[in-house]
Amino acid sequence: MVNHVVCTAGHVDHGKSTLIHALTGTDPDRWTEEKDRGLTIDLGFAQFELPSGNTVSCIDVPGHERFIRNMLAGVGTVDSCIFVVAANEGWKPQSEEHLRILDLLGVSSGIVVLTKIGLADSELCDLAELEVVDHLDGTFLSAAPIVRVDALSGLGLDTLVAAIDSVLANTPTNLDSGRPRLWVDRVFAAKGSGTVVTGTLGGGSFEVGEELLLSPGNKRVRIRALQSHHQELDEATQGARVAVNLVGVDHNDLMRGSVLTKFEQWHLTSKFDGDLLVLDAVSHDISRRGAYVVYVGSGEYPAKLRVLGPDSISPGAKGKVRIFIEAALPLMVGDRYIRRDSGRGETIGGGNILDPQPLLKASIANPDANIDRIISEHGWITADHLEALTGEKRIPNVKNWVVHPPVIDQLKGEVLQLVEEGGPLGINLSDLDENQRNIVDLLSNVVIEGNYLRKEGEDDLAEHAFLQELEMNLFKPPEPVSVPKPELRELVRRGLVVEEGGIYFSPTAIKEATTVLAAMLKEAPEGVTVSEIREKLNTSRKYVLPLLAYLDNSGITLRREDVRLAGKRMPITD
Ligand SMILES: Nc1nc2c(ncn2[C@@H]2O[C@H](COP(=O)(O)OP(=O)(O)O)[C@@H](O)[C@H]2O)c(=O)[nH]1
Ligand SMILES: [Mg+2]
Repeated sequence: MVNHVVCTAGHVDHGKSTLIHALTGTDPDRWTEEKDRGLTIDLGFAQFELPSGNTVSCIDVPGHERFIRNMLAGVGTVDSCIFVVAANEGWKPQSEEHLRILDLLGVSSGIVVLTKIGLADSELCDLAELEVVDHLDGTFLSAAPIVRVDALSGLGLDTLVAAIDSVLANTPTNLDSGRPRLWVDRVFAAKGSGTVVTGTLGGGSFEVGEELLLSPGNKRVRIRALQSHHQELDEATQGARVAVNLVGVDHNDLMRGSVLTKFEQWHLTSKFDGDLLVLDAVSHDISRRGAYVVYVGSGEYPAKLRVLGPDSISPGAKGKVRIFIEAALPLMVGDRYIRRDSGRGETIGGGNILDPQPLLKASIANPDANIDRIISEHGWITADHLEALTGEKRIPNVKNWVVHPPVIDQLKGEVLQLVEEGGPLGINLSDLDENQRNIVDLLSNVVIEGNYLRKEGEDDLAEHAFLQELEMNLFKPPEPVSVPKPELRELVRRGLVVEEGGIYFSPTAIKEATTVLAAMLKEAPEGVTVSEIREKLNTSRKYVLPLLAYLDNSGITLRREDVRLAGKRMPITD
């Protein structure tokens, strides 16, 4: 069974709250002041079950233009709407404004109710319906069923319930993307259990005991208890109307517009790029100036705006804007926002968030909702961060990064060039920058050996000219003047060259010297002197001293006062 969240919409006094009361048995006007004045000021909540077994959570909104901000707090997360027009009054200013707002918020389904038909004769009803059809033309409600109802007498209610059931059966709910977000629409202190918030849970589930991040403010809170439709739950799922009892926060630290999410799943931002559709009814072009408020989720935020591209956007036209708010919120591509002029009390327009983390300067930014554009502007972005910004899971192409392909190509080119320049040994990986290092695994025809990256099949270190020079002068070895330091180190590391005291020997020299010494010590087991060895090897002290030091260290010879004896590792000869 599916739960749908549905809001009411329509002009003040047209019968929205009465209709919700008739459908659900709950009076959505919660406050004494609302009851006394017969006027909805704030959001009301009620739910009922459809014949299909699916449930509907109703958010009843105020129609009066003074309370439009409360209406906006309730409609940010709905699937569908019940659009109410009184048959005896017809189309009115907030019929129009509510319709525009729902359209801008991307609500795509709904039921139109022509209500109070008990107060209008059938001719008046027909006229009102014609007028409604006219106004809905070209909007998301143009094909919606129109049901005639009198909520006080109950006339038409059964037909309405059937229409709601069938429309909602064809209305998709949001997907469970594993990234829950709860925009808070009510906060109160419940006696004995602390802070309780309510909202519509979007995008995933919450569990009792879970720790959550509260934004704005970056606070850590924990769920003590969860309710939906007055039932205690261990887990609340996507699309549910929930009441969340929180630990770790005073109710004064929360407000309508606060958001609960899991940690590290969202990008918190106070700046975003979006498109902006300016409503036809606006009387002036939208330029850079103005005291504006932006409505996103269930919140209202003072906002600064900068038009991207041309200087202003005309009524009826769509443009692109960068919006700055003071709070840092978990926003993503595709979130909708509404913009109002707080001075004039006028809805200006609204649109889609195209980029919750704009990187380019406003003078050159040209955002769209294309995810590849975001990847290309970042160059490198982790798959997790990309998901936080866009909701899209991409398979990373470099480790845990999603990298703009031309960036990879360029880095590959750079590294290959460095490998080329590095000669037979290639290049030391620690000489590469981090990005270059990250793409090494993507290179073909190269090999990594130890800390070195070189071209495959290019390693001729074993045939290095220096080795041949050493072979030819075993006991008077030449200095490695023309051998680059890293190559020399690698020759030593691989045992192709033996170093002692700054002198480089061929391994053959060590072997030869060992054989010669073994023979000498057989003749003179009491020991041989350095000068005897030097003469035998036909060399000088400069070479024989490091050579003997090496043999001593290797345990082949053993120094005792001024003679060498056989060491533990001296091979036995007969
Ligand atoms: N006769 C009749 N009166 C209605 C109907 N619906 C609402 N009313 C009356 O219209 C007034 C305003 O209704 P209300 O539900 O508060 O309007 P809202 O501002 O749209 O929520 C109340 O006095 C209701 O009793 C209806 O279907 N038939
Ligand atoms: Mg009302």
